Amino acid sequence: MPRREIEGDWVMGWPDRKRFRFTSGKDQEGRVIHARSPYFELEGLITPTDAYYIVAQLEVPDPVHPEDYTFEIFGEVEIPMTYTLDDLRLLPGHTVRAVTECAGDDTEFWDYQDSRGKGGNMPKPSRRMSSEGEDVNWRDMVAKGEIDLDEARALVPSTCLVSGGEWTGTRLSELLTRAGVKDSAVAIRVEGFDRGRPDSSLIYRSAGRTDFEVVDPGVINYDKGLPIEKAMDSDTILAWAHNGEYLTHIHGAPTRMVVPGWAGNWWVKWIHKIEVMDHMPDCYHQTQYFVSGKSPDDPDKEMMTALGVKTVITEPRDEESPLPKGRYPIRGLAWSGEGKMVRVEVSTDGGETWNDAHIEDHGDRYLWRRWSYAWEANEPGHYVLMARGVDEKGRNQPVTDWNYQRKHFDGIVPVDIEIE
Ligand SMILES: Nc1nc2c(c(=O)[nH]1)N[C@H]1C(S)=C(S)[C@@H](COP(=O)(O)O)O[C@H]1N2
Ligand SMILES: [Mo]
Repeated sequence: MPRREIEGDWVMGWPDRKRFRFTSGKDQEGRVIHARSPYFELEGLITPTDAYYIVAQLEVPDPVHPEDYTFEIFGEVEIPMTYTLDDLRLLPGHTVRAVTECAGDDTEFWDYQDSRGKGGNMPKPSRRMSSEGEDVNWRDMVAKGEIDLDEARALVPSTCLVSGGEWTGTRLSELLTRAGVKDSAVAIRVEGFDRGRPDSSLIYRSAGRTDFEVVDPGVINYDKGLPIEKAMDSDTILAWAHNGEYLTHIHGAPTRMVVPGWAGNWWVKWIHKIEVMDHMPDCYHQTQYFVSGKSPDDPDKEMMTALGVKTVITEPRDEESPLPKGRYPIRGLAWSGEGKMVRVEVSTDGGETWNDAHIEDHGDRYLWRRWSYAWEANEPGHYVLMARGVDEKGRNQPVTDWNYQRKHFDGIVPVDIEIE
């Protein structure tokens, strides 16, 4: 058996293992505006900051000097307040470790699953980094007519938009209580200082169709109307640190919201305003985008909030097939939008029989858990590996219904391995 190519990088002057590959989209000035996380190539639970996925819906704003930064809390409160970063750091801190997952992560798998269900043969979308050619700005290329939406999807898939992080900041409940939040409060409208005109190609791309109208709100600030109950949750924070360092600009510095369990689009970056409201605001990224529904004209569309229940097999991967007979770890990650994962099961026969995997324990409800299973692959043949999970609320994967924007995919994705 040839030796696996695991060496190749230099670390601190020493020859070392190959490090992860990070693929990013850049703007005209060469600044990163989009990135997929190589979480398949990583170990542990915290994704290094320079391997964290990146998504921005509008234009990425210019950085604000931390000493010039203020944000305000106003609206349905007794005392409107303005804070600097130093003011914030004087308040009691709170650290949460949590998974950030873009609502559109793995969106391609909705169609794949559908195709398989109907006996079709759509090729399996890839959850790994492509070897080259991903350093592009697909939105720009679509806008210029250089590629169409299908080509954009092939060039930069919507997979690997998930990471695990450690976030430090102040509880939003602390800030709201200090401002004297009134009983009339229903939601907080959290606004970023990034501005832009929403790009309809994002909605068309995720829906996989262009035969409907998308509202054009003109130039807006990114904002979300977070229900007051979630805002008061003791793990919802306004963070200024990430993975042991000050928050970086592309991840929302000076402060961003961390909403454990809820999809990435709730984690508003570059916050400059928090307006306490007595009704739910009409935010574009909550009434036009990131809504559930059977079709664009479904009258029962609702904003999407908590993530479903998800397991991903990170090892082995389809690309490693065929493998010689032997013992292999089947490993992966599991997370839920409503708290701790309590069980993961693995099947090596396409879902006929299931076995409990070992799940690593830790105290962080909203952080993914690693799980593993020792596979005795003694007989040649074709094996279909699957994993499924259950969370502390008893929710069984998958929980998310098909929706026309194909968000929050949490289905069971098989891995095909040939044993020789
Ligand atoms: N102000 C602002 N916050 C934002 C966005 C944005 O466009 N503007 N994008 C959201 C989306 S869709 C996601 S998935 C996460 C991504 O966070 P990250 O880039 O730090 O991983 O940020 C969210 N917060
Ligand atoms: Mo997202």
